[in-house]
Amino acid sequence: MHATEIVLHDVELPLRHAFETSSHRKSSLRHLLVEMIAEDGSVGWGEIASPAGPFYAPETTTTAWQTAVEHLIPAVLGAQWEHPDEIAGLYAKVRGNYFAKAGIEMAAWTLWTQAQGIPLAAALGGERDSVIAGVSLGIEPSIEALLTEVARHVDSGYPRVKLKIAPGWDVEPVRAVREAFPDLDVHVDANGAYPGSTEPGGEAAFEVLRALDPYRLTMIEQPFAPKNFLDHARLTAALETPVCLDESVETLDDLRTALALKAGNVLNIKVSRMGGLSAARDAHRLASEAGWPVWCGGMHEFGVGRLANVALSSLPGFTLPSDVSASGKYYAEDIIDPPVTADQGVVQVPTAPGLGHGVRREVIDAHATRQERFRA
Ligand code: OSB
Ligand code: MG
Repeated sequence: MHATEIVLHDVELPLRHAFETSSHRKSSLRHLLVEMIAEDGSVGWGEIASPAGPFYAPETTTTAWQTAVEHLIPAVLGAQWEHPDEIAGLYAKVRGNYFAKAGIEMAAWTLWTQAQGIPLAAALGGERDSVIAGVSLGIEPSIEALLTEVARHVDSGYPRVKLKIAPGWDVEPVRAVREAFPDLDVHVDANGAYPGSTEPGGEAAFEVLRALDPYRLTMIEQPFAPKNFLDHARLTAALETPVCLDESVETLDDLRTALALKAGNVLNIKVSRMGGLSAARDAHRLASEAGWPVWCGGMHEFGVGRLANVALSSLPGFTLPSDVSASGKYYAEDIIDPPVTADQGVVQVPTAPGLGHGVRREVIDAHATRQERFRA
């Protein structure tokens, strides 16, 4: 098949609850939706879930738009392909820019699975009919506010809570949450905020991370900068608590490096960070073969990217809860119909072909700040 037209939609949705990480605070999010139209008029949707600023990864919403328009869309429009695994090869010369690539490739996957009449999950090798969701909670203004947020999500049945940490907001909130919820599955995510051993404060940071070890955390995610594999290896060797990589692993080669160096023992796989579903599926295979449990991370996706995450999470190696909480945790109104829902933290994997839920064009149009159509 081939794409005859691609429409890019720049869409901003208000967040229900402002989200703060070690780098920034947000009360609404802008993602790019990719509408890929095939020769027979059928439509596949993808989502470029890049954060607005270059703090999680080097990309921004603006650079993702530009890369898509100048490099990825021209490579894909009109090109013949039989399977979505071939899409990445069409723009193999473009380095990095994984979020932009992921959104384009996702649109091809949804187009292709619809045409085949199979659910996206099955096409990826998914085996579960439901997946377990955990929630990711941002840095809150106070410990009390954090405990309120944790309680709210535990009460809605989510079995795992991830807390964002940063230097100065680490041992205290973890101790408070552990005291209030002695048996809860809790993990922390630093988004690379701790200095490594070559930086000022690196040794003190190492001791702070070591001080988290007694709290029975399920994992400490990405304490150090993305390319600092060696300090991740040092911490992995020093702690009982598993160390999980997120930002460090953008490619299968990064993963091979991490495995060889034992720079962790758990992998967060994000479709966006790895440039698409094919790479995410392959990373899952490689990590599982090496004995690393994996889970699917999120980027506060709108419904399209969220459904792709749900499909990916149904693969057998995704043995830990994924960041695929219900649409309603993030957005009052999602762009899919029905929205993703969770019942006691359990999300059903769609059984209809493609993404498995409808896309609400009127909601996209109502929230779009820019829409542009490209033809072969
Ligand atoms: O590191 O997982 C992360 C959001 C923005 C940037 C980085 C991260 C996150 C999340 C979101 O934790 C999790 C979700 O989508 O539920
Ligand atoms: Mg993370």
